[in-house]
Amino acid sequence: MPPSTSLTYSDEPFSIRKRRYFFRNILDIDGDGLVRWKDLELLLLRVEELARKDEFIRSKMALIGLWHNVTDDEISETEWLALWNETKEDKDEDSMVDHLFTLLDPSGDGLIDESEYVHVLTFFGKSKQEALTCFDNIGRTPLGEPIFAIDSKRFLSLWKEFFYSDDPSSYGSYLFGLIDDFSK
Ligand SMILES: [Ca+2]
Ligand SMILES: [Ca+2]
Repeated sequence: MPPSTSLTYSDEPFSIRKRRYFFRNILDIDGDGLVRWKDLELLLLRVEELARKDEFIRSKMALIGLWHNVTDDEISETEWLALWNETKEDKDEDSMVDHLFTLLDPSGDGLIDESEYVHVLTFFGKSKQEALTCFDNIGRTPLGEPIFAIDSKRFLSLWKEFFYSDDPSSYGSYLFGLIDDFSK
């Protein structure tokens, strides 16, 4: 059997595996193994193309503040995983998720629709097809009925499922792409 780095992860709880995935595929945009403010700026630049200006700047400033609460410098993957053990679910997290939602909803109608979602996910190197598959899963009520767009309340519950649930079949697992694609 060939050695595989994925074996290292298979024994981990699914929630921790997703946190690693998020670090590698979403946060560390330039792929140097560390998350710096520079990485997040790259994302903001991308979203800025579409965003409504006032709300975008407000959310950007709030995220800069939250970033400096966490670190003055950079975050390694190990530090990132440890961070989750320290903070658990708290107000800072809810507030950050709220600002992220604003950034992902450039039209400002309070809903993330399929095209807004696909636009952002493809920025992280995901194919349009993968993004559409994921939206097909996250674009649902908790009971599984399809919805055409996601409001901030639903987004927060998908976020919590992504970071805290160990159930691979939960809709939130699809929030940032297909987790099996753990290549990066
Ligand atoms: Ca980086
Ligand atoms: Ca929208």
